[in-house]
Amino acid sequence: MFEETIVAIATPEGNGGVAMVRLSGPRALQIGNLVFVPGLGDNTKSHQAVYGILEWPNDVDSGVSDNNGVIDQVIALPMLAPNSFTGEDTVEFFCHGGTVVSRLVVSACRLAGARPATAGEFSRRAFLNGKMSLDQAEAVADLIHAESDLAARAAIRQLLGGLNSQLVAIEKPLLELLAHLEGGLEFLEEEHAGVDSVEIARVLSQSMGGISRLLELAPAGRLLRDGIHVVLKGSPNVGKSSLFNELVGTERAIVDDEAGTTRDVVTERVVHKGQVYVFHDTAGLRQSPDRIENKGIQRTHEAVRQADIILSLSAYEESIPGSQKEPEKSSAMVDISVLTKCDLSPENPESFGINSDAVFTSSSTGFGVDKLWDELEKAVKNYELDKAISLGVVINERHRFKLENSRNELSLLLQEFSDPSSIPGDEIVGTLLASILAQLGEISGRVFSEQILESVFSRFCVGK
Ligand SMILES: Nc1nc2c(ncn2[C@@H]2O[C@H](COP(=O)(O)OP(=O)(O)OP(=O)(O)O)[C@@H](O)[C@H]2O)c(=O)[nH]1
Ligand SMILES: [Mg+2]
Repeated sequence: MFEETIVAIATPEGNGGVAMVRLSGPRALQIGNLVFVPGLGDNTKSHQAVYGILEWPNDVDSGVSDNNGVIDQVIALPMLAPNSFTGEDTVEFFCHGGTVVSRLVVSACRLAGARPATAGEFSRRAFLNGKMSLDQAEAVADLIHAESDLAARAAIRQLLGGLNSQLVAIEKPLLELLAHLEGGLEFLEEEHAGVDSVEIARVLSQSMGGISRLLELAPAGRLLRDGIHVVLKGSPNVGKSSLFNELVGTERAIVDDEAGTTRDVVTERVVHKGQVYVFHDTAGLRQSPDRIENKGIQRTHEAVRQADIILSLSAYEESIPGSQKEPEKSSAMVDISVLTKCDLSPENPESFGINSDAVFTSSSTGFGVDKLWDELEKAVKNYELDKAISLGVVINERHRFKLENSRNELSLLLQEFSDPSSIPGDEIVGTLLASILAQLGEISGRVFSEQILESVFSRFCVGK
């Protein structure tokens, strides 16, 4: 399908035992034979590794005269179309790692006729050659970028077809309905071509239910990909930075007894029991004449608006936890009251919290930090991560946008069926259905444009 043969390093840059250079396209074997001695064999066997020497192709003035043009000792692994990642003839060279050798291998392949691959080009070819759907290609990127065990588990399941099978289940009855309507239009003049309106409404609402169930998993998808954002807020000096440091396990934020120490939002990512938490320490909330401090406080409000979980801190001396809570516009599902500096209390720690929902903590002694983690874990449970992981459904922004559009269009169409006098004719239903299916089809790539491919694959790295 593609004329050009592409090459790129598929492993990360830097020192390592082994690096892999991938060559893919119609001339992969030919180019492989030009740079690899003793060659890949006359009847190259697919998936059979060959040991040999990688060298500059003949008759090329490479500027390298030592070792007779030898670059490295390598293992070459030819994979013949269609049984490769891209679906094309592919040769993978496993050479020594480091920053130099793998680049020389790429240069040799280029001199022999390959061109450098662009970002995501191998995956793009895999998609266009029917090796995987668009959501599966996105799962490859998610898997590579996974920061936690849970994110990796979800991504591999999506790669194995999790989301795709859900999409097929939603689309199939709609596609069948469309085929009936279109077929009927050609042969029948009567209304609804033998598919009665009750049946049409049933199919539409069934698909809408399926889409809604996927959309319910969108917050879980965001959490798996990006982590859960936890914002610590409260008055100056209540101990936000101290508790933040306890939670992230390093002295990341400056702590001082002067009120107004933290000015900017300080962010740190932590993996705890397989889940990524993104903690944000913020400037203390107060009326301040200081221009720069006020800029910091604006940032606190911004962070609070975007939080998944808010930790509302007040210090033990300030008595009732939460009494300082200001009404904030936030999308946070959970707001946990935290009482800090409890080591200053004359009370026995055992009696803390008996009549309160707040979590009692001390950053000086570490008291209550485990309990706070328990509360955070409980909050994460609201997001149905287990369900998203077991189904292999990691909804990203692109999917969410398409799912919401198609649900809205389906809902409008369904409304027309609620009143027998307003039921539209087959032709209109067919046109609207086709538009809904086009939206849905863009998620799996059943329907795609150059623009969609560009937006998906440009986010990939070179070599993937
Ligand atoms: N005794 C005691 N002191 C604490 C505790 N947590 C913080 N402090 C002290 O309280 C003071 C303020 O702590 P920070 O963590 O900087 O407070 P903050 O809320 O980040 O303050 P700003 O950044 O100014 O808003 C420092 O002197 C800390 O050592 C605690 O649990 N117990
Ligand atoms: Mg601070």
